[in-house]
Amino acid sequence: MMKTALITGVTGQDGSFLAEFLLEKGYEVHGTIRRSSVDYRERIAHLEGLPHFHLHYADMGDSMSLLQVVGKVRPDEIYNLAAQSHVQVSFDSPEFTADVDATGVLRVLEAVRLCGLAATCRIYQASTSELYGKVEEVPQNENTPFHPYSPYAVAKLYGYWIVKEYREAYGMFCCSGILFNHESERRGETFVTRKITLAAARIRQGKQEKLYLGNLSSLRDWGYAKDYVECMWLILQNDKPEDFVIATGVQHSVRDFCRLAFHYVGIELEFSGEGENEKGVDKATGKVLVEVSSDFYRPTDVVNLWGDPSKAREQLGWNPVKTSFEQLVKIMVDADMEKVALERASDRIRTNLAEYLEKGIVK
Ligand code: NAP
Ligand code: G4F
Repeated sequence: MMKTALITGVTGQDGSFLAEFLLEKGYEVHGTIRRSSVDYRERIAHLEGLPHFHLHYADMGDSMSLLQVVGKVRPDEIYNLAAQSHVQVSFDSPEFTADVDATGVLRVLEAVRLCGLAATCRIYQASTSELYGKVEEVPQNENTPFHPYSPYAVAKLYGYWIVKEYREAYGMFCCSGILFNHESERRGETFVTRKITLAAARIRQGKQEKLYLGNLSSLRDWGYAKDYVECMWLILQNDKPEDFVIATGVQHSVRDFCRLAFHYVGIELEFSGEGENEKGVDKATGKVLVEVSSDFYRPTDVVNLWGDPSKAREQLGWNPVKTSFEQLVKIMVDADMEKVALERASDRIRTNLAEYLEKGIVK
């Protein structure tokens, strides 16, 4: 029998990779999308129209829409990935973030219960290493105490606890994956890794002068999103509902990421100075390419995330280092070099066409 999965947030980075993964496994895949004035569904455009891929309108802030979609699809598995996922934005929109990332999780759990699926439907909750926040130990594992350090993290902590509560109160198979940062060529352009790879590509191809960043010393455990969606699935195939830390076990700074990304486009950066005065200089030309701007500082910043994926490796058989840090940066840089090259080509075509129209060469 073909299994049915429902993915909230299918248009996101993880949602798009997970949809591909589940379709390959032979699932009937349903995803939720939000109404928007522009149709921006770039990450799943290649899946639309496939016979086993279906889209439904639902919003995490709207119980009725969630009830309708859960009742209609009656999924065997739900992957609750939808969220306001940007930590810095959560300081500007804390109430919206709480509604979507905290109460939204409750809405999904209740929809499952109210549709009579509590005994049959397995639920994955997209939890986060941001729960460790102002970290109390390094590296972090499933037993490390939480100390959330942003409105986003506080909202996600509610999601984590309500999932545990429904597991214990109603015996539901619902689990949290405590995922450390995972990136890809599909990462949103305002997260630090993608901001860096895109800027490196643009600077290399003469489309941008400089890159402005915030805290260069922040440390992260960065993995490849495509590897991490496999783990979401493995968590739901486990015998018992349990929570798992998903990480690579390797840590780097924002500065390290920057240095490597620029290296892959052929620019060797040297950093000097401290705090807001730190600069990244092109060794070959002496030009300042990276500067620090306080605009990208957060009121409270999480600066030391480093995960211990032993439990996932031992109990789920998951390989945390399938894609190395170096491979991840290379994948992202190569994709952005190609994207920028295509943008330049299309700019050239537009300019030529405008000139030909003006001169009457084409009509
Ligand atoms: P993402 O690219 O920002 O995708 C978020 C998804 O949620 C998008 O599909 C978005 O839809 C949807 N969404 C946002 N608000 C919504 C609402 N009110 N109703 C319905 N859908 C809504 O995030 P991601 O990187 O794929 O992350 C997936 C999940 O994992 C998130 O819950 C995130 O918090 C969590 N997480 C991510 C990481 C990471 O490093 N990537 C680590 C730990 C946990 P639109 O396309 O319409 O905006
Ligand atoms: O790339 P970031 O914005 O990711 P952050 O805050 O770690 O959050 C991501 O990972 C979480 C898992 O730990 C997810 F739960 C969450 O949904 C999201 O996917 O920032 C990473 C670090 C921060 O310390 C930030 O202060 O990079 C620092 N940083 C330095 N300059 C910057 C910048 N971050 C951004 N976004 N932009 C900068 O210019």
